Amino acid sequence: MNKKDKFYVTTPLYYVTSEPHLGSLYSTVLADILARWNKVSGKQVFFLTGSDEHGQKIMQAAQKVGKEPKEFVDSFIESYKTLWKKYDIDYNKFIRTTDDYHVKAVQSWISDLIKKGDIYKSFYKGWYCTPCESYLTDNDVSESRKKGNNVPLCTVCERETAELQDESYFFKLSKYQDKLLDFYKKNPNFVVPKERLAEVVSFVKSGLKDLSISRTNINWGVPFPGDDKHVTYVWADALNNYITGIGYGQKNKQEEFKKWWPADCQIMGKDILRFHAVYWPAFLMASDLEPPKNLLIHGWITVSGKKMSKSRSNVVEPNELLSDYGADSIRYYLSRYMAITQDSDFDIDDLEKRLSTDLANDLGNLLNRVIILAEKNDCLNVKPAEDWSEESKKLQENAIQAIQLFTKHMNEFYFHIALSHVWKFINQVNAYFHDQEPWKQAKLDKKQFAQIISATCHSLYTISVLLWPVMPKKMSELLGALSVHFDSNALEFDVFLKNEWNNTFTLKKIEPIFKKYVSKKKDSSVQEEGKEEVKKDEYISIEDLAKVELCVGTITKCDEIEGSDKLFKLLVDFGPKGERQILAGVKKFYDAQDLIGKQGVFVINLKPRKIMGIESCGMMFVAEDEKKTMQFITVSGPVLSGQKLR
Ligand code: ME8
Repeated sequence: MNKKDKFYVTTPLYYVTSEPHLGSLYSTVLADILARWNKVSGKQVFFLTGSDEHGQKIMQAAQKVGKEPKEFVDSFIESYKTLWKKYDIDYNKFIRTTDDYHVKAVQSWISDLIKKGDIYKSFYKGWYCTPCESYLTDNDVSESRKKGNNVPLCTVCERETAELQDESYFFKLSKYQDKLLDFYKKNPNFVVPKERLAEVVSFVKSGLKDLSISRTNINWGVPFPGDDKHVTYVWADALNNYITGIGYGQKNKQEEFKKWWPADCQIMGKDILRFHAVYWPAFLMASDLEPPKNLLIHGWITVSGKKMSKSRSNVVEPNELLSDYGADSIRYYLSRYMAITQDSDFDIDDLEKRLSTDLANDLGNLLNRVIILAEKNDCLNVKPAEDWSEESKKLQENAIQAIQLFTKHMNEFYFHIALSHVWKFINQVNAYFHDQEPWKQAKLDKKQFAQIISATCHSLYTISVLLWPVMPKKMSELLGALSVHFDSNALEFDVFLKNEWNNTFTLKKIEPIFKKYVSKKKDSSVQEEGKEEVKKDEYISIEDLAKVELCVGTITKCDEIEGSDKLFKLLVDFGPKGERQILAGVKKFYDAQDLIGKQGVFVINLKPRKIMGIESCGMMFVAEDEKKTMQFITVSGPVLSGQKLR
């Protein structure tokens, strides 16, 4: 890896109308994880975040509490910065759109485009959504009218819009329609997940109108250069932060700007896709600058199925979560279980279960067991083995595979899949440790015992380096227990990739690094197993069948469920589709060990449901034999995990 490679990552600039909530934390945590991961993998990194402080929405919020807008926004900045610090968000710069250098750079950007003829003065008449600071297109309005609304509703937040008539400056967006379409065609991975690009393409194809970029009815914004009556439209001001934050428009910072632009990944929620995938590249094209390389567009964090937002008053307070769970656990839960590809419900019961299972049981216990056993058998100084056993060599191969898959998925921004591969490896290490029975070897063969401890320590080292971007404090503690001093900037990533297992470790006893949670809530609304539905004697069409997504999955973990004599909790690997937790009522017929590593047939698009308060995201197929024993349905030879049934 070339140390000169750079990585520039950004978050949206949040409207500072109130304290930060879990939604803003989510985007910011993802950006921090990416920044740290790219440092670990040998790149120079710049991470920009900040606050969006102009516009009508802020002005109205300030008026409501009787404050001047600047005084109002100032009052929130510290709470953002403090929260980011508490969550170990290691940004390089916090930009505020009221910063002087930004205001001047936006003004000179406008002046340049006026000279070029890409900005002109005219008159705007149309509908405007203040909460989103967004103009409605003719299409948006006609869609809304179809639903019988007199006053059209905003397509994003579904609130009433207001009619606007104003003299305005316009950006010649229409001029960039073909250029944008050409750009999307040549860069099909511009938007991640790439499925979200389709809606952008169809919006642009439906015809772009020029964009109003100034307002006369408000005075809280960047003064429009050369026309005192106007202030700059908040998005034309705010989007430019991504370039002004790294030196654009500042004479002494041109080298810096050239070094970092274009951005490698700009992270945001799907609400602001259009602004970033249409207006933003067009603005850049007008200034002869390259568009960003990737936009990472994630789904919503929801609460009981509803988007979490300040206006719905259903926000989860990140400060409260800190005291109960700690920053690293929340960082882990957000990046692993709030998959970027979909909306995800934030549920405390689920959070506690995942933290107990994944962190305390799978990872924390492994570390504790190794240390206790090594201490008991006077083996705290761990050396590489002279001769690795076949099983250890296999584990070493598994580690290499985990590193490669983690790297691939992190570089594609699929955090949840990357993490599922680390957990697959953690389960392999646990299975290795269990099968090798080091507690017996300690009495029979000291050399063999030392070899098992060394293989496990090397594996823990791999795991903690991979997880460091997600849980920097906890993984530093874990590395500390191995006596490894970790510096993300100094790691030789090429060496790490080879995973040669030639390290020495000194094990140190530490307090358990992860906590277990006992569920406070018992879900009484669900029964353990539903009765079989009576099948209707009807044919179904091939389209009906196609609705059911049937896949082959590999069972990587099988746990008992306290209080259930029927159910197993399976962790099933579906390859590129990630891992899922699926409950299966086969406990009476199989030992947990019999299922691990086996392949089965699963429905994966079944609506997730809770059984005994535990979520099941799919269903395993089984059939009863003549002895009334359940046989699970498998495949006659190995198949790649995640293969669809046809
Ligand atoms: O839109 N789930 O600011 P904003 C996931 N100032 N992410 C969420 C979320 C949720 N429930 N709620 C918010 C703005 N977010 C503009 C941006 S950029 C030049 C200007 C995150 O404070 C998500 O990233 O409304 C979303 O896009 C962003 O916060 C919106 O933040």
